[in-house]
Amino acid sequence: MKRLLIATHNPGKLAEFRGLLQPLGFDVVGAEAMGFAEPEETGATFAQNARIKALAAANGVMALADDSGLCVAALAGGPGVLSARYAAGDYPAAFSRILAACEAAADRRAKFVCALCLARPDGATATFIGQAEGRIANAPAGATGFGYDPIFIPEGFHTTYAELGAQKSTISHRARAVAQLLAHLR
Ligand code: ITT
Repeated sequence: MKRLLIATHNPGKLAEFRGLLQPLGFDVVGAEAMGFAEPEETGATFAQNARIKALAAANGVMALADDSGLCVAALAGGPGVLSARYAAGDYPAAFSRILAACEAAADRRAKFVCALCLARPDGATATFIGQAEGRIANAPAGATGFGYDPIFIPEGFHTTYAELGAQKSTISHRARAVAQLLAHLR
């Protein structure tokens, strides 16, 4: 088994990485289990923040970091890299603000972006970006997943990420970035 340290403190992301990578023979270990501190995310882009997190964790091991977020057209692409900070732990309140902005703008377009950065023990990095276009639901729905899943409907679907369960990982922004990572590793 190839051991891969995932430099995330987000249990929802870690669960998705396990689902995506363990069947392919990776022993997926979370940053929390390894006792890593969370670096400050000072980058202006998903790719920059993913690189900061990956390099902070790759001390003599190979580490994979994920920086991701929801970009809403009615919020001029926000909250984007600030997605975790925009919710500040209160997702229902963040959903209300996003729904109100979409209604005011009569524009429900949104996309999820995931930047993955693989850092090798020598500090070499490779970055992969996956995106999923979609729209903001009229109201939150569904109970699976994490974060903004209850308000995002991916293109081609009528249900939110949070209603898709395991199917999310067949089409998600994260799954698309992981597909590129796997092609790189092969
Ligand atoms: P780490 O930095 O430790 O990985 P984090 O949650 O702080 O954890 P980010 O800085 O990348 O990670 O913030 C991403 C936020 O975007 C995350 O907290 C969610 O609010 C949201 N997000 C990202 N991917 C998501 C997904 O698949 N479903 C729902 N929300 C997601």
